[in-house]
Amino acid sequence: MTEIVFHSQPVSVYLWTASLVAAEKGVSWSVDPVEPGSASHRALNPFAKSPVLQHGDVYIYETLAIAHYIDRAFDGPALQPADPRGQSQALRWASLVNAYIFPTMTNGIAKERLLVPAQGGTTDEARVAQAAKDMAMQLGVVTRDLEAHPFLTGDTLSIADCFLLPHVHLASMTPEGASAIEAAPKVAAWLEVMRARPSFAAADQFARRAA
Ligand SMILES: N[C@@H](CCC(=O)N[C@@H](CS)C(=O)NCC(=O)O)C(=O)O
Repeated sequence: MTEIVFHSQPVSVYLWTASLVAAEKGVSWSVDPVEPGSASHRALNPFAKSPVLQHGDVYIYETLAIAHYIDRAFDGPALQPADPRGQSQALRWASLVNAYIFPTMTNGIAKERLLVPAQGGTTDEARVAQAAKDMAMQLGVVTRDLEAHPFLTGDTLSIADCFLLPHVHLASMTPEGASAIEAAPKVAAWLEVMRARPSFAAADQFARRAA
């Protein structure tokens, strides 16, 4: 029996982030597959989004809340800076990923280039072109923080890195994403470091399925 359960559709970038946080914290997890939008899913999360964390009788949805809970409820390395400014930076990155980076790198580039054709559809080239421009700007923002320290919020990994990784990794599997990352060496180096961590292999079920 694992310490926590993620009730989730198995292929989910947010499940991936939550799993990375659990792996980095040293918390064992399992995935209980849900049928998206089903009555049982809505009973766990009225918004019918994945994942939902269960820890005993504690249920939490929204990945930032899940990541914060895992970090605070279990022993293990701190995954958020303790000082107010540092913690605000971790929250800022989660917010940036949710609002801009997920729509750009995953939905605008990776889904359009990888998933849409795999499902027999036609890539929206105008959407990809716009997303590639947006991604270049976003990687500039990532670069500025990585110029100050090796991880997004400091010298050690935080939940911020777990939020960003799936999106940069998925985009890197496309021509547009790969060239944007090549043009941002600090991001390329960070991606290599993140992929080499044991948490990447432990939490990469999305990557394995997408490959
Ligand atoms: N704000 C939510 C977003 C989660 C989310 O969008 N999950 C996706 C899977 S990656 C999902 O459940 N999609 C199903 C849908 O939108 O119907 C969070 O932070 O957990």
